[in-house]
Amino acid sequence: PVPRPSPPSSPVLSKVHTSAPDTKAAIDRSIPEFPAATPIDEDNYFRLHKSPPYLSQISSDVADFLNFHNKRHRKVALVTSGGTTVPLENNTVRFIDNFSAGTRGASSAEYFLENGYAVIFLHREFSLLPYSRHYSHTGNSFLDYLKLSDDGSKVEIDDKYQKEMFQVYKKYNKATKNNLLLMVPFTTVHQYLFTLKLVAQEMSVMGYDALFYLAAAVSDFFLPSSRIPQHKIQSKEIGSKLVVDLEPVPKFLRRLVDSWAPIAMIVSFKLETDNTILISKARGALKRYNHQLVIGNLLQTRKKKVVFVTPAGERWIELTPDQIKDNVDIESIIVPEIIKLHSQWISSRQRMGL
Ligand code: PAZ
Repeated sequence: PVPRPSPPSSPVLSKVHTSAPDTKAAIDRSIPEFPAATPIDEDNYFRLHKSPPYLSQISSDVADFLNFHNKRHRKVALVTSGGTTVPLENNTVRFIDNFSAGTRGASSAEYFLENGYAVIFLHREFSLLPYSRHYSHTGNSFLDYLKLSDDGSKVEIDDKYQKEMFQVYKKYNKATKNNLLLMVPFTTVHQYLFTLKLVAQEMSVMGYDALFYLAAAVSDFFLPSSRIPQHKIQSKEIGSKLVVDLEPVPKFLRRLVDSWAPIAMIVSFKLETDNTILISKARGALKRYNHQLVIGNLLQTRKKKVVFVTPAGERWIELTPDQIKDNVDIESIIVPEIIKLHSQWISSRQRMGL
C-alpha cells in the first residue's frame, strides 16, 4: 500500500478548532439560573458565560495580523460568515442550526482582498472559505476536478478546469504569501459572540481603517450555560416531548457600535423571508444601532438582489439576466460599493476633524 502522508498544513486555516463539543465542561451550577423570559443584556451575557478556552491564542494571532497591516497603512475588513449553532447539550449530540452556507461571506472576502484590503474571516468552521469555495460544497467531489495523466502514472488537474483553477489559485497564493487573510473559526453562537467582541476590540488600533461586514447568520435565541445539561438528553427522562426554552441572544450590535468599535465603519446584513417587511426591519436596525449601513436581503433571492439601506434612503442592487447567466457573484458588485462608502466615510470623518 502507498503510505499516506499527513495532510498539508494550511497557510491560512486556523489551528484552533471549534466544532468539537466541550466534553469536559459540566453544567455550571455556580451561575444563577436565568429568570425565564427576562432579556439578558449584553454585559450580563459576557459576565455570566465563560469565554472559550482558545481565545488567548486567537487574540495574539489577531493582534499580530493587525499590527502587520497597520504598519503598512492597509485597511482591514472583518468579514463574518456562516451560521452559528445553539447546542442543547454540553457533550453536544443535538444542536439548533440554520441554513447559511457562508457563500456571501466567503465570496465577499475574495472581493475585499482583490480590492487591497486585508481580511479577518470570522467563519463557521467547515462552511465555505474564500477561494476553496469554488471547489467545495459544490455537489461534486474535489476528485472530479482531477484526471489520470496520459500515461496513467499520476493524477493531474483536468484540462477543463485548468484555466479557471489557475486564476483562483493565483489569487489564493497572493493572499496567503502576503499574509492578507486570517481565518478565525466559530461554531456556536457563544463562541461567535466572545470572538466578535475580542476581534472588535483589537480592531480599534486600525481606527477608521477598520470595516465590519457582518454577513454571518447569528442565532436569535440560545440556551444559557446554566441550563445546558452535561450529557445527551435521555428521552425516558423527559417524557415524550422535548420542550426547549430558549432566551433571546443579547443585541450585540448595540455594544459593537457603542463601545467595542465606536470609530469603525459597520455594515450589517438583515435577512427576511417576507418582502413586505424587509425594508422596515432593515431601517429599524439602522435606527436602533445607529451604524452606517444595513444590507437587506431575502432568503429566496439573496444571491440575485440586495438593498442598501442608509439614513439617506434605499438602493437596490440587482444582477441582470446576463450576469445571472454568466454566474456573476453579486458580491463583486456589493463589495466595491462598500469600499467606496468606506472611503467617503473616512474622508467625512477627517473633514469633521474626528
Ligand atoms: O451564507 P449565505 O450566503 O447562504 O447567506 C447569506 C446571509 C443571508 C446569511 C447574509 O446575507 C445575511 O443576511 N446575514 C445576516 C442574517 C441576519 O442575521 O439577519
